[in-house]
Amino acid sequence: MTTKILIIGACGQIGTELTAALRTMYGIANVVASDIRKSESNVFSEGIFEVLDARDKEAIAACVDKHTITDVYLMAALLSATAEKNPELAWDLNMNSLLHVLNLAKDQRIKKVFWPSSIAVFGHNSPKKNTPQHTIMEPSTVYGISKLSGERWCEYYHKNYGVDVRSIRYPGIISWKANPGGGTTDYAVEIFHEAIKHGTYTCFLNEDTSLPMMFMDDAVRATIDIMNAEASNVKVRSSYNIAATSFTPKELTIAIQELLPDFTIRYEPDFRQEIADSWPESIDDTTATNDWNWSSQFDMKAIVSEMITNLKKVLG
Ligand code: AKB
Repeated sequence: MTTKILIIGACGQIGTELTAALRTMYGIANVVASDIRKSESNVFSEGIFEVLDARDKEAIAACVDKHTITDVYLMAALLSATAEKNPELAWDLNMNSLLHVLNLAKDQRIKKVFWPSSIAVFGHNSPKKNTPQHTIMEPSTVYGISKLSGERWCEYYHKNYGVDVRSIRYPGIISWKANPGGGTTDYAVEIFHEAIKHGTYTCFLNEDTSLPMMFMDDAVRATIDIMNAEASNVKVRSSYNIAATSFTPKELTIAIQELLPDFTIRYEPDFRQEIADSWPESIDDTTATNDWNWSSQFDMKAIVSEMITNLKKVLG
């Protein structure tokens, strides 16, 4: 049977690049992109696009039937900072969209589900450094609460209904093609845009806040790899820790200054500081490595070089 993919939330930061990668892999006609509205990105200038609200159960089911979808990648979510401003909407979107898709899989209308979790599932009482796969999880943000609940639902649907759902806990994702929106790790993308456009950046986290980060290419590869892994190798059906690098705004600034020596930074921490302070500094991803061979390819230096080289071309 041909794999036919529906990406819900395709116009977001990860969805945009995931759509392009999946279309290269499975063929443009076999990957349906959908979002609440179509973005300007030329990824969506060809191929099928459906306007779809991830909270609309009937609309998702109709789209799945219309395109004989087998696999759903549910990328729609309100991220940590935006979710704090609108907790009820965040819970509605992040939770109900997942239950709609899990129920389609339970009813055998689709075969496989990818759903992203986040390092936000951890909280103040989790170990900060090399945070293990299994540990204390007491998230203090609405986003983290929705992601942890989602993880429990994924495991429950797998165990009780045999649903083939696969998930990874993304760290902050750094990319130059599509912008993030509403996250606490967004500074690590904004900093490059501002460095190139204005030579200076005001950071909303303090200089010593270490957070786990990953280049988009690694994140997309991890997503596709876990979906293509043998089902028996995907032993964790809540969500897998994955990691690439960790750095502070100060360390990132020094790395940027090696390529853009005149770049300057100021620090004006806001409400996102408290969110960042509740998250791990670094992540232990050995379970993902052991189970489905995960390993990252981009460290901080490689990320900085990719971001500056590519954004200089795009931003002029
Ligand atoms: C956020 O900052 O909210 C996200 C995440 C770490 O899940 N990038």
